Amino acid sequence: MKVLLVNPNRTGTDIYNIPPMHLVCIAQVVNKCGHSSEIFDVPFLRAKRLVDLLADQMVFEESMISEILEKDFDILGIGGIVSGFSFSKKLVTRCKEVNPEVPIIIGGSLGIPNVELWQDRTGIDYLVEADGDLVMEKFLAAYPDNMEKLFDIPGLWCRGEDGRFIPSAPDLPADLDYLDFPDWSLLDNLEEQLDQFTQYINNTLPAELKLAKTDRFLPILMTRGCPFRCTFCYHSSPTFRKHSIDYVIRFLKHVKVKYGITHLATWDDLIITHRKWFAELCDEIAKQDLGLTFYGAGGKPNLMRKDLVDSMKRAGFFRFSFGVESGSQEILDIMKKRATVEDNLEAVRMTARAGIYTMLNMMLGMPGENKSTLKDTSKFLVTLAKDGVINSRRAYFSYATGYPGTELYDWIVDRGFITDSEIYLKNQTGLGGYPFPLSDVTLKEMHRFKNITRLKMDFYYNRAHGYHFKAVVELIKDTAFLIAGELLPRSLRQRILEMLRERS
Ligand code: B12
Repeated sequence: MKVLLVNPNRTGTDIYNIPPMHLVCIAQVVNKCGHSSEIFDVPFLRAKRLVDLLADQMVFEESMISEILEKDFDILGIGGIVSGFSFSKKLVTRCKEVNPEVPIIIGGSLGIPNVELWQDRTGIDYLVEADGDLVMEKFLAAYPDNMEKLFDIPGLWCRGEDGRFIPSAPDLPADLDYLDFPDWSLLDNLEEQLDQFTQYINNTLPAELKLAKTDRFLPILMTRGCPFRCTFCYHSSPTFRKHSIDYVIRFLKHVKVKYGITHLATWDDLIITHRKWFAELCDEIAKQDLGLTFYGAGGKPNLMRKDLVDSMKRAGFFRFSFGVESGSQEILDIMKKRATVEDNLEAVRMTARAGIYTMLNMMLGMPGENKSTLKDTSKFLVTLAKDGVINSRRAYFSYATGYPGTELYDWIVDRGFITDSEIYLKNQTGLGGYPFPLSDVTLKEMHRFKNITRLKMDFYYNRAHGYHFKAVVELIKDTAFLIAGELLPRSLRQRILEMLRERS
């Protein structure tokens, strides 16, 4: 049998792409079971065909769907992020029209959190919860000869006689070493994928840390899942699980030799969950002197300790980001972050002072946000700027958004804001909208807060580093820009920006 695996187009205008690790994992299981697989990566093609896309996004999506449906396949698998729903729905609807016999199976955070939409508005056949690697192997053993056995596969949600999906609790092996090393050679465009990924990473780094053309970056998972339940977050894997240290070391050696990899991005939900294991792993990486460096994401600051930070630095972590979210204890509690403002401050200082480029993800506009909680957030960031550890480039602000599968999403639904979840999803790009008044603060006020806080951060950061003159000049320049931005009409602002761009 041939299994076609599609990474769907995401809503929004961002055009970056990340090598589709989720589909590589599934493709290699398919091949291991003696079948054949093909990965069709729409975000990759979108990033590549930027020019066409600017011309017309709808036309691009239509052409992708036609290309996909022209292929020969016996099973269609789709997996990705929740913002891929809209494209995926169009694809599965067309696929069922053309070839109703082909079973369609959906995995990742695109699947289970949207179960009702899939169930009531599409003809898809199966949903997969958690480790798709395990489910796919069992699925291929039973399909199509022993269809009744499909109902017994942990993590495979099948439709019952009434057409409703029947939940099936997944197997969650605590030891992840059951997984084979991801076989990246299954991507026939691997070189271009690696280039796109390096570009994406470079966009998030300051000039002094930017990667060279010869550097080769890959994403890696050393763990899966997260034990915390923050109200805005969803995890495909509901428990924290990890690989053995020996497995990770062997894998690092393998990617270095096989693909010439020089850097890895740790994409784990919360890699520092098990501190002792992670510190030992970092020490072993340092001991092996592999010459690799690491770009880490998604840390929970209050889990950090000085010895762990030192181990990470020795292992080669050059960048690490934290989900700080807010400088207000009230908001941290509402989010169920299980963290204190003081611990967060300390962890960020410690990590930045160890020489690791530290990024903070901040989220504005959670339910409960008001002028006073925003003031606390400003104080938090300005304190770090005064310490000389964080400037405005290192704080990434986003606005609270409820994604299906989260407590925040249910909160929004309960308030009656979402009348049609499909339309809601279509409009969630993850890029800065704030469609509902989740808090007392308006989007405009938050935007202004963000700009003023950035300005203050840079002023104090420059001063902390002894650049008194620069601090004042930049403050005057940035304030003038801000005021001009507020006073001038949008079209004129745009024109001035274009002129400045042309000149430079
Ligand atoms: C890389 C990544 C991205 C990439 C894209 C990833 C993609 N797949 O398309 C980029 C950088 C673009 C991205 C963007 C965003 N992301 Co993101 N991202 C991740 C991250 C860090 C890793 C994903 C990954 O590769 N995991 C590794 C693979 C192996 O695991 P997996 O995807 O779960 O796949 C397994 C199973 O789910 C299943 N499976 C998956 N697909 C399929 C398909 C089939 C057929 C089968 C059988 C099984 C199967 O089997 C796989 C192997 O076991 C996750 C966090 C995480 N650690 O998972 C967040 C995560 C997926 N992102 C998230 C969010 C919120 C976002 C943003 C919306 C953030 C924002 N506000 O801007 C944006 C979206 C922007 C947009 N325009 O759409 C959420 C998802 C929320 C949700 N309900 O979908 C996550 C879970 C983080 C979190 N905890 O909140 N993200």
